[in-house]
Amino acid sequence: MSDYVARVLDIIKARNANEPEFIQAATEVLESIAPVLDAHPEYEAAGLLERLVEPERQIMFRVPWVDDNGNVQVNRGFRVQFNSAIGPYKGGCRFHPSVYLGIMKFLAFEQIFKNSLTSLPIGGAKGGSDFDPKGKSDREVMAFCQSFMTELSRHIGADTDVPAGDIGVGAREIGYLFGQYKRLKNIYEGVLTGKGLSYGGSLGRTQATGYGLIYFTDAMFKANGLSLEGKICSIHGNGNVAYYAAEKVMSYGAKVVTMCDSTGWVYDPEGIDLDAVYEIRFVKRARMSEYTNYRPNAEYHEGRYDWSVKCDIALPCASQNTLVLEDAERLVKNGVIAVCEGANMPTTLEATEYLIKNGVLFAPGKAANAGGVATSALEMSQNSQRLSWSFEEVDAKLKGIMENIFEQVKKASDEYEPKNYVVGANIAGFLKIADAMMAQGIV
Ligand code: NDP
Ligand code: 2IT
Repeated sequence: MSDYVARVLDIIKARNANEPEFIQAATEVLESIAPVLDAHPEYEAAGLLERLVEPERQIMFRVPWVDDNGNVQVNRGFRVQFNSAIGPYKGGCRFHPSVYLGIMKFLAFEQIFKNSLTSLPIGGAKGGSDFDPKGKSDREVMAFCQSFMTELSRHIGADTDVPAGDIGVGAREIGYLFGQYKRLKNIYEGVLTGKGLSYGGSLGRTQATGYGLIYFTDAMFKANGLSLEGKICSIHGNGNVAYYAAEKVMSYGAKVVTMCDSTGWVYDPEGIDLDAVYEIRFVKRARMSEYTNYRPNAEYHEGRYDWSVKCDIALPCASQNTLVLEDAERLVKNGVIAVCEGANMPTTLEATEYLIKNGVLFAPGKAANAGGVATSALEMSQNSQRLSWSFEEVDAKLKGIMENIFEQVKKASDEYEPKNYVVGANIAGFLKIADAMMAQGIV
């Protein structure tokens, strides 16, 4: 590791001591890009890393709302506008009780490099709240979203910062957020992505992260002389990313045998029934424990999925740090070929290292799950043009973008040591940011 990287990592650890997820994300990126920094002493002279790891702006605010019992509730809202070197801030909003500043910062930091890899003009940001939509009525969710947007609207705009969905923020939430923004600002603009099709959304955005993950995985398999056909997949999660990854990988002739939510997991040796998952997750907003009502021969297990079912491809599509070293050991023991991250940072640093050391093809989230934000950028383009493109057009662009991301990642991984796709993604994403930051002076 270069002295410069070590020094900046020390600063990060001292300044953000209570934010382990941010330290984890920053450590992975900084260690990967060390060879580039050694080759470019001008970056150190310009304080590039010190600036890169400090958000341009972080906003924290009170979100008061009234629940169905007439009680006042207060949540905390966030928007971290991390880096605008290559475009307006762009990144999702997460509503989950675990949200705090450290999670927002790790996600916004990852987003900088992911957005750079898409080759589209979007900076890095993330937002959200510790609000838990689970078990809330539609009216409560609307009241929360309206209050959240009342403050957030001061800080965003179609050319400033364009939020979208993430965990706990889907079509319903985006609709309420958009309605309140329009009401407050009296502007009909593409200030959010993931919108409904009747009010400026893009065809293909709902499917994009999951589909993109499989386009990336397919490109990686082909480059390694492999095919998705007939492979067995384990998917962690059953939400937006997990569901559409399952649908797409099945269309390539693979079989998905496990899916889960945060309370339990199902093993369906005959292949997961996606209609059942759709109804449980998106229609009833119920738990995966109901799956056996649809498929009596499947197994339901309460608790955390421990990656114990034998599979060729593991797709962690739920949340951060859900694939730890012991899970990686189980996967390797069972002969896993590839781990492709649909979620952001689902694999711990130790587990990632173990998988790569054991020859597993490892597709890092900031490259493999970039299809969602890339299609969000396509939604922004359509909104600016006041046009909407067909599903086929958007999907073809998404596929092209994912293949291009794989090519960039592969090229950088061939060029730099150690040769793996984590290093490739971090370096390829970093180079464009570094170039733009250098050109724009000390800002
Ligand atoms: P959803 O809210 O649609 O689904 C989240 C899924 O993850 C649910 O199955 C949820 O279960 C599960 N989950 C959440 N936390 C945990 C946990 N700690 N342990 C186990 N399961 C958990 O979110 P998305 O599908 O949109 O997002 C999933 C991941 O993909 C996140 O990491 C997100 O940052 C990332 N991502 C999302 C993109 C998008 O376009 N939506 C784009 C790129 C990345 P439960 O309902 O029980 O909580
Ligand atoms: O993590 C992510 O890339 C997202 N949640 C999607 C962001 C976006 O702006 O579509």
